[in-house]
Amino acid sequence: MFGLFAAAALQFTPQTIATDLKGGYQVVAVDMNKDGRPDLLALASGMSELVWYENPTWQRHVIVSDVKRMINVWPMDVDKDGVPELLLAHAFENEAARSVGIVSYLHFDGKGWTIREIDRLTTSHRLRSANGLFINSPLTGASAVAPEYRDHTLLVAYAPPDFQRRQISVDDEGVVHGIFIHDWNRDGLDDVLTASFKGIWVNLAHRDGTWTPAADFGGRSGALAEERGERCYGGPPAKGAISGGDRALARQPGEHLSLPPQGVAEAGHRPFSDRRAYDSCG
Ligand SMILES: [Ca+2]
Ligand SMILES: [Ca+2]
Repeated sequence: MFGLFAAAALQFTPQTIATDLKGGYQVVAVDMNKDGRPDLLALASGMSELVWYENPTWQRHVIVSDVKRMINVWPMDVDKDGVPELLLAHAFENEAARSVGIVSYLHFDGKGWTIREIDRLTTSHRLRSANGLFINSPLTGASAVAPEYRDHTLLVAYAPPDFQRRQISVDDEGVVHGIFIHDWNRDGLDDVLTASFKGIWVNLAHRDGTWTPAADFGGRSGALAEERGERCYGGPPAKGAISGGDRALARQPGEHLSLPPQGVAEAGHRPFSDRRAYDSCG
């Protein structure tokens, strides 16, 4: 009852922060100026500027101004000075043959931002961080062609300070559209889950910096879900669902490329079937 009352009393007031973004693709809430207030990092693929908006006035700040076809950015405070460093994927195209896939590291030196290219990996697409590493999940393999995009798709990491590319997995196939960081096996390390044409995979992190793909959890997971009769929305068993003990993930039947963070169900929470599918774009 308390929850219902609190929800009824809560009111939201819309505020316009920006009206000039072209091809808006991703927004990340992160404190960019270590004042304790979360700011908004905004990426728009149709613009050559990467910007952030300062809470609470939403003053606009330009980080870099000459990048093309940006697709993802991710903050991580590598040097622990309170201001996040950023990894940026740009020169992106859906077609591997046309996608340069530049990955750049952005650092604020107290006065301005510097940008340094650290990798070129075709269709670099989803950037995140896990265990102090930046994670890059390209959209497809280098030789993938529509509509089936047949090829193995890399999942890689970059460790400071040299940011040399490290391979996590090359087991995924087709388009990889969703990535989610979660400590799947509760060992205190961030694991990397991906959603692709092949299903939903868990890549387990180890303390020595190596990774194990999803084999421990049944490998390709669709069959596993169908065996257990797990359902989303009361429909047929979810394709691309994965279960591990008291937790489960699924993507909605009839849709592909969806990965539901909410679907990481803890025992005793709402029934699995109540959880809504979620496409982790952005
Ligand atoms: Ca702030
Ligand atoms: Ca920093």
